[in-house]
Amino acid sequence: MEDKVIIITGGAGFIGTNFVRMISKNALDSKIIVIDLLTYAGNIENIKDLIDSKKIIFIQCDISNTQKIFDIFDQYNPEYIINFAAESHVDRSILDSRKFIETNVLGTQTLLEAARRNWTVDNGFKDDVMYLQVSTDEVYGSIEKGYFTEKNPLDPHSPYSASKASADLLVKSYFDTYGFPAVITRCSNNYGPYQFPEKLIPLIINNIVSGKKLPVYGDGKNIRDWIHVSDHCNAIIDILNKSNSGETYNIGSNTEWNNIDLVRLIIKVVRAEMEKNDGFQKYSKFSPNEITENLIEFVKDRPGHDKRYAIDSTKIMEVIGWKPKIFFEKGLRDTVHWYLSNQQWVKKIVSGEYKKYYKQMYERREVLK
Ligand code: NAD
Ligand code: TDX
Repeated sequence: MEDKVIIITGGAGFIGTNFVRMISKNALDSKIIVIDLLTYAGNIENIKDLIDSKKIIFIQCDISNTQKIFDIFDQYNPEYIINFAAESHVDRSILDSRKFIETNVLGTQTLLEAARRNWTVDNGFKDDVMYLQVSTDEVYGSIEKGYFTEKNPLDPHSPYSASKASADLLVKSYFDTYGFPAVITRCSNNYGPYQFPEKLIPLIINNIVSGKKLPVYGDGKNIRDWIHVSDHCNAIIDILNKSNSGETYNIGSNTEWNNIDLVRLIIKVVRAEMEKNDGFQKYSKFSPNEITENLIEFVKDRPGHDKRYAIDSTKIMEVIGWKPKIFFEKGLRDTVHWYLSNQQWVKKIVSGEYKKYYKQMYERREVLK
């Protein structure tokens, strides 16, 4: 990653922020350009210190805006492109899928085309350039037993995962058709700092702090494999440094939790953090002894809710030499601590559009007996 011009899209969102913060420390000789539309999920405050200190260049732009994206590529001639930008929430894709197609599919096509145009030379493509598509394990669909490898066919079920699968196929088509230098990563559920509180872990933490019930979909037995965001970011850096073009890698940590057990664990961790730190209690509507499993409410299930995601990450471990480092219980404690220590960040985010979304998604949702 040394001495490169790197474009990172979606760098003001959850994983993008963690990635930008990580590489701006490590890739000191590189020029880092962040492109982000700043949708409801993008927060310029996350990376403002890096913009102000000129460690990164920030451009507010829609990745599906062909002219603007072509102009940015002409101006900066990037060598690496890492595409995090996406509409990323399954529940929102069920409410309205249009933006998911525009950003996740057309946006990817625009970036691929801009790179193809910029990287083409007489006998193919420039040397030492790479496009990395950040995808998800959800493209494989649900698996009751065993694990998906990179060879499994794609079988997405939500509009979100269908849009991500479409983007993956487009990236693959560019490699197959033009020999375009690209890799795809498919990671499991991320957790850690800066995650928007529409996603399960920060939603539960935030609901406890703000005195709300804790909505668990269906019977709470759906299973996800959780990975700390910094392990995901390290995997991407290792792939950029070591991978051949045309490869796809699963990135997971074999940390399976069903939702109800996970919510019970978060309750315990939040309560313990509050008991340890008087400072946190002033933000909370509940006193520590009120933070119990009685707050859990089973609510009407997500339509098409995938039962279990589980991937086999042998390939990245053997070929690239990456492995996850963060033990889940420790990572979760640090994440809870981060949210309780950054209540101003949370309060700002949940004050606007999120209120409307929460009302629409949860307030009239059937409570299951
Ligand atoms: P996020 O929703 O937190 O952030 C997405 C970012 O993209 C935001 O900053 C948003 O402003 C920006 N964006 C949205 N539409 C845009 C557009 N048209 N043009 C430019 N920028 C736009 O998402 P996240 O959780 O950080 O996920 C990042 C990527 O990782 C996504 O591609 C997602 O599919 C993938 N992924 C996420 C997870 C997870 O658990 N969160 C797991 C695997 C893969
Ligand atoms: O209020 C809730 N109650 C609940 O029971 C929410 C928000 C979620 N859930 C359940 C649904 C899932 O089984 O928790 C599980 C996790 O849900 P999300 O946080 O919405 O994540 P998921 O749908 O698994 O998708 C995530 O992982 C893969 C990311 O949002 C995607 O961007 C990523 O690709």
